[in-house]
Amino acid sequence: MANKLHPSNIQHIEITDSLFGRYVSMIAESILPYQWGALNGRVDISDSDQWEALNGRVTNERVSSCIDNFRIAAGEKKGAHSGAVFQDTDAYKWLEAAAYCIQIGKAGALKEQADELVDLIASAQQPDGYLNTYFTIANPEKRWKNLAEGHELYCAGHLIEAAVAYYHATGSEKLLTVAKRFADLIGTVFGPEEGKCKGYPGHQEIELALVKLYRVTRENRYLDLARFFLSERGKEPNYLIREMETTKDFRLFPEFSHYDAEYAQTHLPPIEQTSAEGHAVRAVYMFSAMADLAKECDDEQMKQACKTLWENITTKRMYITGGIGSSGLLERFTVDYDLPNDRMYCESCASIGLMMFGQRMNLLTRDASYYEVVERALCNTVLAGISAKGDRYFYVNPLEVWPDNCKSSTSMSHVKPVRQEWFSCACCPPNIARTLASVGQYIYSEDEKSIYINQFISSKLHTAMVGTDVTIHLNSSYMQDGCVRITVESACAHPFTVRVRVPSFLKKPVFLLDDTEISPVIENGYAVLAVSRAGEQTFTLRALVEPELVAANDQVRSDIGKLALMFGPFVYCLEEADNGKNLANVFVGYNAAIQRRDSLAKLPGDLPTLCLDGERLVRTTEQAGALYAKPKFEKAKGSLTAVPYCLWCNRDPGEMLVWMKAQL
Ligand code: FUB
Ligand code: ZN
Repeated sequence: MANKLHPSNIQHIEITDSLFGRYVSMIAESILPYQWGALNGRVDISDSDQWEALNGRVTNERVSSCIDNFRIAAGEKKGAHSGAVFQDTDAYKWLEAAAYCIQIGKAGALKEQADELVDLIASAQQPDGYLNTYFTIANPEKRWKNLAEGHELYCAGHLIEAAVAYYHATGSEKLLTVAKRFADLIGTVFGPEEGKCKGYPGHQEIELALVKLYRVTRENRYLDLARFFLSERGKEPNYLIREMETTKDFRLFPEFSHYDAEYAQTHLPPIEQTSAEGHAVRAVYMFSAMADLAKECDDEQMKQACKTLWENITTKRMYITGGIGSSGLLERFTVDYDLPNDRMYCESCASIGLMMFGQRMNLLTRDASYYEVVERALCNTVLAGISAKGDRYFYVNPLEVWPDNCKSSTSMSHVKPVRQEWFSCACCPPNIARTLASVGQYIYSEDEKSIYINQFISSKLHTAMVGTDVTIHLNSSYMQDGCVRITVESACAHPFTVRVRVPSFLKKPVFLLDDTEISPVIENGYAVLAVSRAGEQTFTLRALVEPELVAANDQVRSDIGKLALMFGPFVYCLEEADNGKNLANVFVGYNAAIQRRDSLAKLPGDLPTLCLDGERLVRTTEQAGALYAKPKFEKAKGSLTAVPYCLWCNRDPGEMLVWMKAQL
C-alpha cells in the first residue's frame, strides 16, 4: 500500500514560538542579508578560518568569492576561481533558504536578490548543461576526473535542492530547468549502461536531491540515477580508491593522502553497512537518501539497513546534544561509545543531516521515536550553531570548552571557543539558515486522514483533511507549565485524526478534550486524537516536565562518573560567565535539587536558567603552586547556574561545560 505520509507544506505554517519564531523572523530580516554580504566578499574571514585550522590547508582568501565565481563562470567578470572547490553550494543553500522565506511569505526584499542569483546561476551554466564554477573556470579538462575530491556531484545535489525549493516557492521553472539540464547531462555520463562511468559522488548529496527532483517531475530517470549512485558504492574494485591511485597529479585535499574506503562510506554496499563510518555529513546525507529510496521503491532491505544504521548512531555514536562525528581529524565517526567532549567534531551540518535522516525514517515507518532525535539535534547542536543575533556561527560544537587550549596549530585548533563571522569552508551557516527557514517541515506531517504533530514548536497550520479546511493552533508552554494546547478548527464533520507525538520527557501525560479527560490510543508513539465534528475543539496535553540529571552508558569512557543536566529536550551547560573559571573542578550530587530561574535576558525563547548546588574541589597542599604534590583537598560548596546549551556563548566568552563530575 502506498505510504502517502509527507511533511506539511511550509507555506501554510506560521511559526509563533518564542524561541524558533525569533530565528525564523531573523532569517529574512538579518541572517540571509548578512550571509549574502559574506558570499559577496563583504565579511573578513582571515581570523575565523575553520578549514585551514582543520586541514592544514593554507589559502590566501580574506573574503569569500562565492558569487564572484559565478560571475566569472558566466563571463560577466574576468578572474580566477577562488575558494573551496565546493563553494558554489554556499550560494545554493543560501538560495534554498531564501526560497523557503518566499514560500512562507517572509522574503521581503530577498525575493529580488534570489531572482538575480537564479539568473546568474543560469548564466553560469555551460551550453551542454554542465554547471560548476571551479571546474569551469579552473580545470575544465578535469570534469568528472576527481570524484573523490572534486565535489561536482555534491554541488549538483545542492543546486537541485535549491531549484526544487525555488520552484515550490515561486512556481518559476527557470532554475528547475537549469537543474534538470544538469541532471540529464549527469545521466549521460554516469549509469549502468555500457560505456557510461561507474563512478559515484565522493560526497553524497545528489542522491537525496535526485529523489526530490523525481518527486517534482515524476521522471523515473532521476530516481534510477539516485539508485545507481548508491548501488555502485562498495563494489570492488573500489572506484574512488582506484581513482585516487590513478590521478596522483591532481590532488585537491592534502589531508586525503591516506584516503580510505570507509571515509566516504564505500567499504561495503550501503545496504550491507551496519555502522556509521567515515565522514559524518557524507554518512547521514547518504542514509537520508537510502531512507527516501526505501520509501519510494518500497525496498524492505534498504529500510532494514537504515534502521540498523540509525540504531548504531543513536545508541552508540551520538552526543547528548545530537552531535555526531567524534574525530576532529577528517570530521568523522570513530568507534562505538567514543564520545570525547572537548576535541570532537559535532559539525552543525552533521546534526542537520541527522535531522534529515530522522525525518525520513519517520516518514518511512511512522514511528514517532525518530523525532526524539530530530528534536535533540535541532534544540541543541543546530541552534547552538548560530548566535542569537544570527551573524556568528559554530562549525564545530564542543560539549566542553577551555578557550585557552583551543590553540591554533595544535590538535585543538578546529575547536573555536567563540562563534565565527564566516569560514572559507562555509558549509554550516547557510545550512543552518535553510533548516531554520523550513523548520515547519519538522513540526507537521500529513497523510490522507491524519495530521501528525512531531514537535511542540508553537505554530499555526492550515491544511485540508478529507476535503475539509483545517486549522491547527499549537500552543506549547511545556517548559513553563507542562502544557501543550492544540486547537483544531475544521469546516465540516468528516472524521480525521490528529496524531500527537508524546516525547519521553513528558512524564505522566494526561489528555483533555476541552475540559474532559480522555484516554487516546497510543500508536507508534503518537496519541491518536479523533476529530469528528465541525467547529473548534481544544485538546490539552498536560504532563510533568522537570529538569533532570542524566548519566551516560558506562561504555562512554569520557562521561564516566559525570552528569549532564536536561530540561525537556534542552541540554543545559555551565558557563564561565555565571560560574567562574575552571569548570573542571565542579562536582554535583545526582540528587541535587534543581530550581528554575529567569530566562537569559535578551536571548530568544523563554527558556529558564537552572540553579543547583554543587561543590568545587580545591587542592590545599602546602606547595600551592606545585604542579604535582601530595594530595590534600577541600570542597567549597556553592551554587551553580546552568543555561540552555543552544544559547551558550551569547554573553561574555569563556569556559563551558556540559558533563559535570558527580559527587559520589
Ligand atoms: O565537503 C563539503 C563540506 O565541507 C562537508 O559536508 C563538511 O563536512 C565540510 O568539510
Ligand atoms: Zn558544515
